[in-house]
Amino acid sequence: MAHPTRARGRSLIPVRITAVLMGALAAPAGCSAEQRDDWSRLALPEPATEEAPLIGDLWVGAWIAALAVGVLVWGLIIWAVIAYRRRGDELPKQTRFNIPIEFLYTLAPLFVIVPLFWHTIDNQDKITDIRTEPDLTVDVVGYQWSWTFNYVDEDVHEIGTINDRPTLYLPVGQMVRFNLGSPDVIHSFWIPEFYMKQDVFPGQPNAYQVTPDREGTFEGRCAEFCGPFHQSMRFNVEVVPEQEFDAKMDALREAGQTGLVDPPIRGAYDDEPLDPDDPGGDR
Ligand SMILES: [Cu+2]
Repeated sequence: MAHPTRARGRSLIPVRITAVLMGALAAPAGCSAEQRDDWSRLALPEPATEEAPLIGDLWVGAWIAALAVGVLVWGLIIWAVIAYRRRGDELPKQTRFNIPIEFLYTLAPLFVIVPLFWHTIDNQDKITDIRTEPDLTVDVVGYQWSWTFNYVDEDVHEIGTINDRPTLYLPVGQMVRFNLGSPDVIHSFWIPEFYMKQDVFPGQPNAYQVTPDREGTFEGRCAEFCGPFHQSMRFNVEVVPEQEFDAKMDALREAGQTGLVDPPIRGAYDDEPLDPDDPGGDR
């Protein structure tokens, strides 16, 4: 015990670290019910499709697994710091390798990666399964800098421009198939409350199906950085009762927006916003 004071001071450090970690974990306890729901979903928005739990559970499960690994690693670090702290000036035994420990280092990551990989593939197969006949089909065209929605069964469409944000109407409780295509660069079709997000490729059709199960107004967006006005590629999503959906389709028909369209291929700078200082596409 050459330096008893220093040794006692050092042993307090792990206690302080533990206290800080416990404080961070305890903080959410003082929140409203809504905030607690956000915490239970680990920052995901309230889901709006039947299929969303496939992605939500994977998200939360992966974080729980990460936390379990973290607690184990932090515990081992703290234990090693305390158990093998410096006790004198004598040099500890010098070890060059330890076969069992090195074997463990190689095996342990497999126990983490294999379940994560398996659950990801399993859920991905279910999420991208489009063998079920959908109730309606929407051909989605993403282009610089907006979206066009073709309601295939209704034979009507809505074209969005950078200055005129389009609205996607969907009937609640009906399975919709999105066929995704792009005439220019890669975009990504994303409605955060649906959780699912899929890239929109030129020359390579993509598709997925979801069943919106909650009425509401959501905001969709492009989730692939596709050029200088990428952030303008936002669109409205209205999940409505079937009668309201039918009325909207009739309104598009009456407005002359019949047939299915492929928007023209646009150059990156051809269709600039009316106000270049506010390329938000909110007008
Ligand atoms: Cu885009």
